[in-house]
Amino acid sequence: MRRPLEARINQPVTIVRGRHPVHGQETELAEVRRNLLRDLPRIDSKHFYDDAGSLLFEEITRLPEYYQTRTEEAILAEIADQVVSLTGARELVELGSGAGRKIRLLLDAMRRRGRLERCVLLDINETFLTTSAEALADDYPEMEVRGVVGDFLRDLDSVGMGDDRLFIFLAGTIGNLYPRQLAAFLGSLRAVLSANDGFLVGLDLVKDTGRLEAAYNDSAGITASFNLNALRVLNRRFGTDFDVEAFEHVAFYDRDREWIEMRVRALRPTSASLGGGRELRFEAGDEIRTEISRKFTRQSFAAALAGSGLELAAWFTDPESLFASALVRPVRAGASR
Ligand code: SAH
Ligand code: AVI
Repeated sequence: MRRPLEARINQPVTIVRGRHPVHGQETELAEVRRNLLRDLPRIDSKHFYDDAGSLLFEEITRLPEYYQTRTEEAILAEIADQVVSLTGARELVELGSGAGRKIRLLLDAMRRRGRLERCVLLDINETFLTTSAEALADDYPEMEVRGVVGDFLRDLDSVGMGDDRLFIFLAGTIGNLYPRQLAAFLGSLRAVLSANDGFLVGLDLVKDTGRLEAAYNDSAGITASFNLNALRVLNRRFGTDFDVEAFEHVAFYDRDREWIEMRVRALRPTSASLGGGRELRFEAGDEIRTEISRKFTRQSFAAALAGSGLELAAWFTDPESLFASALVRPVRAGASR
């Protein structure tokens, strides 16, 4: 139920932009070209999320094969009060907030403790960001709501400083970062966290290959549409001319690297102009990597944190150990590593 407008007058939603323009600038075009010219061409997974892609992701979250969303929701429902009391959070900051539904489980817990002051959402998709920020402002009129349209790899400084904050990064999105991006992300996160801030991160866990591959090869073909949408996004944003119909969806689990890899594979010879006179040619079977989705164990996640100035404070999982919520905190000054 939407609350009357008066309830919101004291707490307007503020939407700001990160310092780095999110789309269509020369530097981003250069990055897109560079990635497409690698030996194994690559598209960064941030390019999935135009409005159509974000809606497709929402459909994915409801698929029977995609256990991640409902499992994380169940964990959060179970642990929200405990996490809020462990961190004493007054402010929630969600990175990659999307439709902004799971955050409510934590906001409700903060409200129950009478400590709900502020919420900041950061996402690259402006439409989803604005809509979810407004819906939260309607439903939690006692808190201030800010939205940052930005890239969580570049714009964490736009969230600003504070304390008693709980940062959340849900869905397993941290697994979409390449190892170097992950290390850089953890470094920039540490730089904006105060000593008494916490970070709750959702991690999809290593499990049998069949279950993992089914989650990325759903029988309704929604993941395939989501994957191929990246080509449409590049065509629209960067003036490439991929023939989307000439590609098919591929997703497989790489057991050595412990990640799902999504690719698009040419069904027949095809080419795409990259602008500046450059042309990419594909033979049938040639592929572009569009996403990695890393699966963690408690050990591999703790290893990823090593040297970042952050440490694992608590680990919560579901009865089948499909997914985990890890509570991370800055290493205390003077504490031994
Ligand atoms: N938190 C939601 C959505 C997860 S989907 C959930 O738990 O269901 C991943 C979200 O991250 C999308 O909303 C997408 O727009 C956003 N995203 C992807 N790459 C991003 C980037 N580099 N910077 C900021 N947001 C990004
Ligand atoms: C957002 N992210 C955690 C999803 C994942 O599972 O890696 C994106 C996705 N890709 C295919 N299906 C869903």
